[in-house]
Amino acid sequence: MSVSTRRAPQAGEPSAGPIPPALLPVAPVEPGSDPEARLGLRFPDGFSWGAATSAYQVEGAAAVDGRGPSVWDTFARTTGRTANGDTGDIAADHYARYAEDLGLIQDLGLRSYRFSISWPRVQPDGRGAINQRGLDFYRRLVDGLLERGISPMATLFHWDTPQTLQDGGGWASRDTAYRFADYASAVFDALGESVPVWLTVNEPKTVVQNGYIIGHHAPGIRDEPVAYLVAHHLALAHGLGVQALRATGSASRIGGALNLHPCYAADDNPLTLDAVRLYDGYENRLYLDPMFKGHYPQDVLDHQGPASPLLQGIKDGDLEIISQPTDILAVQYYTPIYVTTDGGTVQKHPTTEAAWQQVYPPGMYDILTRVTRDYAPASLTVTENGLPCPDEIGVDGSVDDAARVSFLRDHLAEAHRAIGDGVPLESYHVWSLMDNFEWEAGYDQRWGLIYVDYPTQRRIFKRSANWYRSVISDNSL
Ligand code: IFM
Repeated sequence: MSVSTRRAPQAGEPSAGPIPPALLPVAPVEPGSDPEARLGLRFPDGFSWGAATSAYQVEGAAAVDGRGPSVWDTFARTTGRTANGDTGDIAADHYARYAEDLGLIQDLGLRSYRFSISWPRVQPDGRGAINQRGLDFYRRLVDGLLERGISPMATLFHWDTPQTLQDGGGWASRDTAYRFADYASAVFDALGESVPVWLTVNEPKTVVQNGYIIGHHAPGIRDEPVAYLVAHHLALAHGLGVQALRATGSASRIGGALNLHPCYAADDNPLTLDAVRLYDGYENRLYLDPMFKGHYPQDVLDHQGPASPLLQGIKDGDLEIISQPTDILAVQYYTPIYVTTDGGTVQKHPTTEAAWQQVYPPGMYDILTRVTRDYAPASLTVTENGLPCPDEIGVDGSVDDAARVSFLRDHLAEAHRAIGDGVPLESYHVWSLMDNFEWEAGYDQRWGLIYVDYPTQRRIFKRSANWYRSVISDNSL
């Protein structure tokens, strides 16, 4: 059976199963019910409420202050790759408007803001000279957060590989992991102590599946065997990044950021359990096991075969580097996966505008309790959770995204249940702070708490932002 039948549908990918009409009502908003009705769930004192963005999705300023090109600049500018030919050239213009955005973050009452650092802004060629003007932007952003009492959480790599490195082989080349370590060291030297939580590589699985198997993300490659070598090099980059932070003697914490999908059997056939197990191997254990257990899952290795690029690419000592202790695991939960006996998938819940996303809040509980039980991370944060909604400005100037309110409320209730059952969850971040460039879907999908009117770049708090502000202030749902 081919591995590709076991992939989860990812951002923008048509699902393998029957696709229900987009945007069925997001459970459980019953007609007449109030998505803001309080559930009386108090979070632990000190729980940190946040929201997240990433550099290419919000910053714009693609050619400003010495930034070099990334694979996403190249990909998005290639005809037919993104909806409407959209690019991140301007995005939400956050590079120029960061001061205004800091004010919005403060108004929202966030305790934590997760953003990513653009590698090609800091090191335009992906190796060698550091671009001080690029680093200065992040210094200003971090200082602005700290002045407002907001904790910065920075991701080092959120998919914007410098194009020059891609020209030399990208993540299929082992050298890219070492270039990442150099870049990480430069960032830690400049900002290390000011950022209490660092995340290494964002969603390596999405790079593997979307970037190197399906090819509808940058760099747009379709080479499944090589994709799993890419997975190894991204894991190696994670480990080298952890080493680089430790080498500075910094007291800051660090960990990886994984999008995890609970995998369930689609039917009662006992044979389906084997299919679920392997699917889970490719979706979750391929990324968790090397980080936490120092080995790759044997079923996945067997499935790849001894001559595979993955097996051939693992060198002595790699797994020790990858599995060195981390301080925190960042979990990103969006959707469950239902696996059939033949290793395919079906959908069982309403989907959102992102056809790959089924709305299933208990999956949040299941994935948080599962990683706690199987991997015992020192601490956990949810760094992404959210959905796209067809948000529009109403006649009164407001944006009523009731579906987002109920989605977030129900997922947070499941996170609260997980905390009650012993999960060491210290913070939660909505994806996303504001509408932004949603990769191959361009600006067609709006994921933000804050509406961005792209022609004017005006920001408007959606209903969900006002609701989230009150949840944060009460520390309860
Ligand atoms: O927008 C993305 C983000 O960059 C990574 N995680 C999933 C989000 C929604 O598709």
